[in-house]
Amino acid sequence: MTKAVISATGLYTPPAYIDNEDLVKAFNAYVDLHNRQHADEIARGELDALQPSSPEFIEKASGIKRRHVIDRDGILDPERLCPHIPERANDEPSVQCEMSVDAANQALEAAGRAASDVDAVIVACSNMQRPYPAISVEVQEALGIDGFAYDMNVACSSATFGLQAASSAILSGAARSVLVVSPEICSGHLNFRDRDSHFIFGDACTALLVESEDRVEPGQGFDILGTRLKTKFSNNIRNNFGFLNRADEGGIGQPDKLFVQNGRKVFKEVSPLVAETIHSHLDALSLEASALRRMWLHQANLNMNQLIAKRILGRDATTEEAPVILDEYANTSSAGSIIAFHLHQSDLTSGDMGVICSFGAGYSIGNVVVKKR
Ligand code: CO8
Repeated sequence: MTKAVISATGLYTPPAYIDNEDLVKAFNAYVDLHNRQHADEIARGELDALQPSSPEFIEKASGIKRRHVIDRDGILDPERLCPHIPERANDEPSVQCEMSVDAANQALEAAGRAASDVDAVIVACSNMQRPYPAISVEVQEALGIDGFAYDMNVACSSATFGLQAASSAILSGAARSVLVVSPEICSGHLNFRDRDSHFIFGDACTALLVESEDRVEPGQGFDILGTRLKTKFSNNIRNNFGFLNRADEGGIGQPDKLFVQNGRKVFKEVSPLVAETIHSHLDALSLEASALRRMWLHQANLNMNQLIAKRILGRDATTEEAPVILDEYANTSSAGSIIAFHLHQSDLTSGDMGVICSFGAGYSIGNVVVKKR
């Protein structure tokens, strides 16, 4: 039976970025404005005054220093605190399609492939800018791929679940070459008025080219040794935005229609679940954790990643073993572990093994164990 191989990767990074200082300045200006406008209610004890944010807290609690975003100005306008991304006409490419095509072309070029070599496109990410036609079919059309395409969403685990789907398509013979693209515009659904989470997310798009081993040169890419998916229901990361909102009078515009989470509980509950899932997956593959040269972990929180890496290895991991891209990109949802993989793999040599692991809303965990060819 053939193997599935990750033959190349691509990364689109929006040129604009916001550092913690600028983000906090805009947020605190909003807080001042809000507290001044509601001074009487606050004085009468009818409303709590909003508390300011701080760059020191953000870096210490999360490891994040800045985040790349599609639109900086809208987010930094204290009276708006929301990106400005105008809707495109139907005959223009969507924003997610544009990001996807950029990242996908990088992956195709890195692998030395043309679009005509690809059979399928999976767009796997947390939020699609429309329900249909699928963004993936738009990407397929823009690249000129003859085959099939579909969108899928498993929040932060979308890309690893997408890798599993691509790998299965190749092992079953349904496709010989699949693009898995994750155009994450997290800033579109982040509540920049919420002090607890306004700093968490950034925007980026990753692409992975997954091919049947007979198509890939020896020494190129990574064999997929195995995939392991795990889900367990939790309300601790939630977004109630959906197509029924307009049927409810209170609907659109409510804070729970954006990203909400109980970050402390997520940290506490997800960390052990991830370590257990990786350990049991390695057991099933008859591998020891010490065989892993690298762990490309989901990038949500630095302290969380260090704890998970320690639980896996039984000791602190070095940044070479568990690279961090959070400082530059923040949490880019499903793109995070793939950005780490894209940026931190060129030093590996034939036979080196590693795990790409995502975790997030659902809860959902996706593991992909790979070996450098
Ligand atoms: N500035 C200053 N102080 C603050 C701030 C701030 N910005 N925010 C909170 N504080 C205060 C709090 O009020 C609290 O004060 P007190 O002690 O008086 O109550 C104190 O600081 C400590 O607050 P926390 O307990 O909340 O701080 P933590 O150390 O727990 O850090 C984190 C908060 C960073 C959120 C942390 O808990 C964390 O990262 N947890 C993991 C979260 C996680 O992994 N989430 C995954 C979600 S991603 C996902 O699944 C994808 C969803 C789809 C993406 C959609 C895109 C929008």
